[in-house]
Amino acid sequence: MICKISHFNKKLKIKYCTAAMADFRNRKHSSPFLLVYFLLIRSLFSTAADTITASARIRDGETLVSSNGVFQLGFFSLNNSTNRYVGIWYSNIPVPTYVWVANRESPLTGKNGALTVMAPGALSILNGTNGTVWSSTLTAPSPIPNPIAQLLDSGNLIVKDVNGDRFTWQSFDYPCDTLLAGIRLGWNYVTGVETYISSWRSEEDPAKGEYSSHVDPTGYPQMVLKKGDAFRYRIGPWNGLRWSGAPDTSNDPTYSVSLQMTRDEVRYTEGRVGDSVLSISRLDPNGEGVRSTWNDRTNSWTRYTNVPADNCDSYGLCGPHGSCNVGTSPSCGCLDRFVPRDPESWGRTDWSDGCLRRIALSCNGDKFLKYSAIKLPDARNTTYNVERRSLVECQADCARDCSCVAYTQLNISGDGSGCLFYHGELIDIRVMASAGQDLYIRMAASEPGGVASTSGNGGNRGRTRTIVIASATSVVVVVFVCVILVCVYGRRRKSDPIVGLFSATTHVKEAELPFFSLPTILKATDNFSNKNKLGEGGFGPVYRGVLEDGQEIAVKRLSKTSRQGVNELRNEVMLIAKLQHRNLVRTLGFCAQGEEYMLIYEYMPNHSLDLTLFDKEKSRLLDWQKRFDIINGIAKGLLYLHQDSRLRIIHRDLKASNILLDADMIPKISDFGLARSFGGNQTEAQTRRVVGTYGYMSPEYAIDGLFSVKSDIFSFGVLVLEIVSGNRNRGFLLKDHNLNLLGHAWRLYTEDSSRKLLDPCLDEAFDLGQVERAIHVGLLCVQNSPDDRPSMSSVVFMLGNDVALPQAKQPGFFTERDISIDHSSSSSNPTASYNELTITWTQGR
Ligand SMILES: *[C@@H]1O[C@H](CO)[C@@H](O)[C@H](O)[C@H]1NC(C)=O
Ligand SMILES: *[C@@H]1O[C@H](CO)[C@@H](O)[C@H](O)[C@H]1NC(C)=O
Ligand SMILES: *[C@@H]1O[C@H](CO)[C@@H](O)[C@H](O)[C@H]1NC(C)=O
Ligand SMILES: *[C@@H]1O[C@H](CO)[C@@H](O)[C@H](O)[C@H]1NC(C)=O
Ligand SMILES: *[C@@H]1O[C@H](CO)[C@@H](O)[C@H](O)[C@H]1NC(C)=O
Ligand SMILES: *[C@@H]1O[C@H](CO)[C@@H](O)[C@H](O)[C@H]1NC(C)=O
Ligand SMILES: CC(=O)N[C@H]1CO[C@H](CO)[C@@H](O)[C@@H]1O
Repeated sequence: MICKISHFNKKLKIKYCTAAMADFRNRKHSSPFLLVYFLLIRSLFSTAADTITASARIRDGETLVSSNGVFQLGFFSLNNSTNRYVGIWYSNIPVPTYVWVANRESPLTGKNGALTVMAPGALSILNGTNGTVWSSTLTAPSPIPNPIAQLLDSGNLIVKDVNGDRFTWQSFDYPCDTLLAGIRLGWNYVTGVETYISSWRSEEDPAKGEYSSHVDPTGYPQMVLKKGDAFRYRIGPWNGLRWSGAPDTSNDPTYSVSLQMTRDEVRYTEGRVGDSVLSISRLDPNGEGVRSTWNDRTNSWTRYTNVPADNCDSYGLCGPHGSCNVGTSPSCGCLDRFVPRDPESWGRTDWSDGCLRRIALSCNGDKFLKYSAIKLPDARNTTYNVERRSLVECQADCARDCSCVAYTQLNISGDGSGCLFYHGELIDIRVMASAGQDLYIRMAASEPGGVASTSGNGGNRGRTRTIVIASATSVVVVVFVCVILVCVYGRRRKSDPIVGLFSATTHVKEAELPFFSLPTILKATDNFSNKNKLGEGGFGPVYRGVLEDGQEIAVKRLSKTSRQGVNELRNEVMLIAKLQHRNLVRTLGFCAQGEEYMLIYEYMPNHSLDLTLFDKEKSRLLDWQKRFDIINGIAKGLLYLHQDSRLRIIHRDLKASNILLDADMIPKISDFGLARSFGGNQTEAQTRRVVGTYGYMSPEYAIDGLFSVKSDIFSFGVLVLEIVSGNRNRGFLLKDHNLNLLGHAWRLYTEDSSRKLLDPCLDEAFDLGQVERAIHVGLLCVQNSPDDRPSMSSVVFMLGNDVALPQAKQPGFFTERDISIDHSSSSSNPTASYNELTITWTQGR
């Protein structure tokens, strides 16, 4: 065994044992003496080297470790292949995660390779006969005589002169599929070299695949994901804070993004605040951009965003001047004041031709119409002006130039400054649920003024929205608020949003979901006997049943109120059934007989969360660890609905009675995806109703009927505070104030005594840090403004990692409403959960 100790800079820097060390790892069980010897050597040289000198080489089996111990460089194989690669991975986690591969296109074929640094400063991988299979390019203008290679704490492998800091090369300039904090994507205009991310060909082959991710500086810089040379997904132009189409991460305490633009380069970087968390952004071989963080508790990577997330993320889906909205059907529409270029193909849901202005431009007295809450269109055909200019000045500049078809604020940070001017066609616009921007589009002088619809799909004008609260059991029907809004929509929709979206894009085979015959169900539920009734959910009664083979099931009889056709309904049910996640109730099958529809679910022995949580006796069984696990489980289920399922389901009625518990107390969300097709009584063909539950509804939803993922997040926040405190939000009363649970939690939080919110029935066995974190996250979710609320991915991240959290702002709906409500539901009544007040939002046309 040879151990080398090299000196340089008069400091003992390199301590590593060649060859033998690795062999020992493989053979260490062969002799106890060798094992002891190995451990002795390892303790002597406990600091693994992070550097290779010119005289040394790293052989297959040896590794370098960065001085913070986070990254490791060495040789590896993927699966059973004999191909060997040199790469960098995380050294302290059990899941192999390769963040960089040197010879991705030219693997070694055996285990006799070596990595060396040679003058004048190149890093090379040699094979068994000293042939060079890969070599770094020389980027330094002049050679350096004594190069060394060093693996830095950031995961960057650099080649530099032994006596200086001058780099000749760094791996961060040649990233593979992973964007680590500190990698600078973009262009060096001086050398013409681009730094970009490219996917692996497959999980077993790190060679360059067909997907890549770039900062495209054409026009104004935007981030794009390409398949080959074609745009697949465009995150949008930089707006001073972020890419225009990216979620607002300014309130994500752990994540920062920045763009530097100079005459010589344009560079985008992502940063992590705090070292405690491992985090990567990766472009996977299927072309999905995935951001994940390492979770020590589960010993796995938690995905918490992925793009493209839905249909509307497909580049240019709706053609020029089209606008995509996942919430409408069909998802493509023309921008307000635009009409399909070819109505016939548009009718066939072929949107590629896009739309035209209703009234052509004349460049004479044209005006501008504001379109809000959108992702800015493709910025390749733009010009810009970075001076401090107001919107009014931008408009004047755009009006003077007949080729300018639209303008917007270039930089929306601070008071805003600069202008971005669009030329040519406006393409790849989508409606954003939050963090959208405004675009001012040029209109002919004769076009009537007003405000542009943001729905993107047009509609009639003069729509009235009425909100009605109806109690499912009591006769009390309170007219809650009547809000009369003048909304401008374009043409009428043909069918319900989600159905159209799916039927346009998905062909569902019937055989995929088991069909149960009505006699089977009748037998299982004893003719829907009352003793088998579990309760009355939002969409109809639920019965327990036992199949002939003894399997227990739950049967939901959907109210016969949907206005959709049978086939559409069936399609939709099957799509919902395809959503599968550990924290969603699994659909076992369905049953259709005439107009009657039934969904068959797995049976949950521990029933709904409210029955345990709000019961004085049973709630003792929910210790803190169980509660925290339930919160985390719900968060993951909801994250899946919001982003991972690719259908972007907004639940709209998240509440304790919709969380079911299995035998191991694992929470499962139920009733997801039903709101759109079974949203209550639909007798009038043209009435759209949205269902929610008082106490869980966000202000913008209850008052304006505006729903988005952020309204679900509000409900989730309420649920978190309920789980921590063991109290319902609705009907929560304390003698000394008239705050509801949210208000009470907020008050305790501002007094720095959040822990008093914790359910007093819990014993001392809890982790106070976790309790406070859960309350803090809950309060962030119920903030009054939807934009302030974190996304579900941030929530999962903040719950799972010990990171600093932003200050919570005042919650919405934090006092008990001064309207009379039926408080008859009590926690000891087992059917209480089904008697909750339900608010129905009616949209007349
Ligand atoms: C290796 O093979 C297994 C089993 O076929 C597969 O699940 C895994 O994704 C493959 N790839 C890697 C990189 O382990
Ligand atoms: C790898 O090889 C082992 C043994 O030869 C075999 O059992 C296993 O299925 C192989 N895995 C893959 C992913 O090929
Ligand atoms: C490769 O080069 C190393 C170092 O120069 C030398 O010791 C070794 O013998 C060479 N191997 C072959 C096969 O030439
Ligand atoms: C080593 O690489 C050289 C040059 O790439 C090649 O000619 C030679 O065949 C390789 N030797 C082995 C053993 O693969
Ligand atoms: C950009 O817009 C101009 C002005 O309308 C048009 O002539 C040109 O073809 C467009 N260029 C591209 C690349 O779309
Ligand atoms: C639906 O509402 C109408 C009036 O709005 C009512 O007459 C009808 O009975 C309701 N149907 C159901 C199934 O609740
Ligand atoms: C808290 C609670 O009710 N737990 C029950 C969940 O279901 C299992 C299996 O039916 C029971 O053993 C638990 O007591």
